Amino acid sequence: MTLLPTQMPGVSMLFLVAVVSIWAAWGGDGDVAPFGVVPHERQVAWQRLEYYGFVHFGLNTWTDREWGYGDEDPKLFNPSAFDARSIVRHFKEAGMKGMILTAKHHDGFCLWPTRTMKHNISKSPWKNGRGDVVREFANACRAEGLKLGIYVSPWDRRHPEYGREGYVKDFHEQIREILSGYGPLFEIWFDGANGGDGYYGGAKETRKIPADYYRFPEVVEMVRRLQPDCVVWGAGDARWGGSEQGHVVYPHWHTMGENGAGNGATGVRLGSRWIPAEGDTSIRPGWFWHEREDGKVKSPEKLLQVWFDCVGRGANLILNVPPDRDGRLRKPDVDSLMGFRKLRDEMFATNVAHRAKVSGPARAAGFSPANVTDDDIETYWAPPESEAQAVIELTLPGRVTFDVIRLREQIRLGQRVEAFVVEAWMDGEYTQVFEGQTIGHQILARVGAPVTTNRLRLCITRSAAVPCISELSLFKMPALPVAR
Ligand code: FUL
Ligand code: CA
Repeated sequence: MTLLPTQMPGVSMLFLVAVVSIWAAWGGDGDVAPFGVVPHERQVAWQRLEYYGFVHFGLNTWTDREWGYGDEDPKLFNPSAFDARSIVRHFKEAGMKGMILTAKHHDGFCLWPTRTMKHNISKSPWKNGRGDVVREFANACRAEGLKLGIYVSPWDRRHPEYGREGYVKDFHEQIREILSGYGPLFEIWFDGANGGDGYYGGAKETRKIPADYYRFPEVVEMVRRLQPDCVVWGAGDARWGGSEQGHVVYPHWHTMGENGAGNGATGVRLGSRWIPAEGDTSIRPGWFWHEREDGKVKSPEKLLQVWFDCVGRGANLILNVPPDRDGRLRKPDVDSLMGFRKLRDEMFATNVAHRAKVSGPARAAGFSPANVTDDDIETYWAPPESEAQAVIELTLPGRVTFDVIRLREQIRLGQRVEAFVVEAWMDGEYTQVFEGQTIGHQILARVGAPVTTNRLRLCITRSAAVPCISELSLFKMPALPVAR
């Protein structure tokens, strides 16, 4: 099937001429040249995790606060039935690939026996002062096959030297202890909050810090040296998705401007730095456990919506599920996690496009359109460089019904696609069922009313360079309870 350029939806001649000249300029006859900035291998591995847990646990769990002031008594920390293995098992059953622990929150209390300051777990009655929560989670994650990440708050409302050089030295040393003492970490999380006021060793005042106070370039250099596979969140390798509701904005770019400049919720179109987004949210209103929020746990349906708005737009989802004072996850949280897993399992169990016959132009044998239905994220379809008609047609195994389309680009070669259209063959003609913009690692597009068809067309209508599409899958939304 060949389409004339003018038959392609939304494509101007001017644009086609531009694309053809870019493609022609490359002139290779096989491999696709990378376009613009591309992800580092550690970012590719990170992107494919998609979903992991967040654990806010510490003195706030006992004081019933979200932000401790820094003068809390370490003796409060005494979880009677803490079992890292059981928490990690829940995360694993929920389908998460890892978890990140708040080893130090803004109150400065360290959940590991740091040598940098006394305000740590060794001053708590738990395990007679010989406990180490970071160690317990590291062991549990290793045993269950999940990845571990650590949150070390840069803002420290306890430290007397905060705002001066003495604190920066201790902060860097804390990071060194974390990076060198607990095995491989997949991510280290540097929160951006710097509220100003705090206890600061009894000074009880407001302290302001200059933008370069924490000397993050030195921190990143240390992370690279000690843990080359660890992604640095908040200082170079991955960014905040711009809301604490977990959602990011579409169209969505994995890239940002120079020095990470730009809006983290959308990213920067064809930006020069690869800094993909992570959407963070809590299963409850707060990050730490509060009894009064036991009845306010997000439902599986609400979490599924977050999934569409986050993972479905190409960001990773970090979902906070806080342990209570016993050191366990509460039943409503666990039930919701499992219900959410069930909805995703139901939706993704059957890809009705799997192994569908696909026809269209390919640049060479290895870049066949059939690569989009082989369930292999590495293989991709790429049209010839001289071919401006980036259109493929899927012949489905029979009449199938779907209402969710999943598309993926081969991000190792950069993010390229800027506009596309999906059309379904209905009543003797092709009808547009979805019009999208970016794709990137992944887009989950909901088409509204279920579509039943035996033929489908994907038209890439705008792409900064030859499109490299690794997957096109079709799913059906799970049956959701009627909203009350
Ligand atoms: C914010 C913090 O201030 C919150 O307490 C929480 O840790 C959240 C994940 O990040 O900036
Ligand atoms: Ca593929």
